[in-house]
Amino acid sequence: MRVDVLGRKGTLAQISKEMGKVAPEQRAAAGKRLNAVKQEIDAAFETKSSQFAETALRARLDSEWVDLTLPAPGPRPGTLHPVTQIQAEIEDLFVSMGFTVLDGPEVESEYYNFDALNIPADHPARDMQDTFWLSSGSLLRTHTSPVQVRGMEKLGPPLRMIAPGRVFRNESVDASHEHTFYQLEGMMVDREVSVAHLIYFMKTLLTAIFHREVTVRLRPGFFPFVEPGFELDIQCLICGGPGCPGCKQSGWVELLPCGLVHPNVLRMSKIDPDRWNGFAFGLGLTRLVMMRYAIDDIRQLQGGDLRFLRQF
Ligand code: FA5
Repeated sequence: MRVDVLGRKGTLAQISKEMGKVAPEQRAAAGKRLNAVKQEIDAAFETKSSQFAETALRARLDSEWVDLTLPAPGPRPGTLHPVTQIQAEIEDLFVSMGFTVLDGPEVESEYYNFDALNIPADHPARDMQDTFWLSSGSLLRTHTSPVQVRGMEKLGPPLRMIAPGRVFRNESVDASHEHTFYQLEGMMVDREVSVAHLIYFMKTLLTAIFHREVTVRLRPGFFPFVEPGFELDIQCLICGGPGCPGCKQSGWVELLPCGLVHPNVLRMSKIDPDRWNGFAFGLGLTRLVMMRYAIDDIRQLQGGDLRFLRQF
């Protein structure tokens, strides 16, 4: 509009050119009038343009407003890993029942991982837990059971202990098997401990974790360090029974192998099996976490994907 009206070829310029045709006695008045009109239009343009500029500035100030006096947002708080959370819950439960929480090394000696648990070098049971040997002759522990032995040596009878921790196996990884996973060992040595005591503690544990009745089954299970030995399985809480990758399509999940401590194991740790006996269990902590949160692939738990981890 500005160009059309005020430009060099605009309307006002056109009128200016015609001034010559105006009668000389009227020319001064016409010229004055033209200038006044020009100034008025100029001023109107000026006013409008500063109004536009002001509106634009106001819109920007409104949308880009920052309160510099507010505190900075700071780092986003993290959460505890689900395995850590459940481990802490189980520790609290067992501590309330008089158990001590023990820790043991992840790099173990052959003696603690196998021999002291009644698994001599030539015993076929060693093949059930294929492991990673170090060139020093030590190994990455295949289960938390070596802490039973360390616990018996350290505490002596009577004793109640649990030992949560990371274990390693030379496994082919799938939805329910990892090469690195968590177990939680438990042991009680006292006078006249029976399978009834064992079942009582296992039921207390499962009720506390799942906050509801879960269907369990007890079958005979062989571990050289217990006699009798059991596998305590729970019905798969991901599929509810019909079968899924999380339970290898069986409807059941192996969770809690357990049994009464073998007299040889007590004897090797200088405890007299004629005076003392006990029970032990080796809870699959990673599997338990899968069941509690219905996680259908074990690899999620160590995958480090923050979208997964932020849900806990
Ligand atoms: C043992 O490791 C024995 N030490 C348990 C035990 C302790 C028995 C005390 C008797 C007395 P097993 O190899 O079955 O047993 O492993 C125990 C649990 O660890 C299993 O029930 C399962 O829940 C979990 N587990 C085993 N292998 C894997 C794996 N590759 N990935 C994830 N969890 C596993």
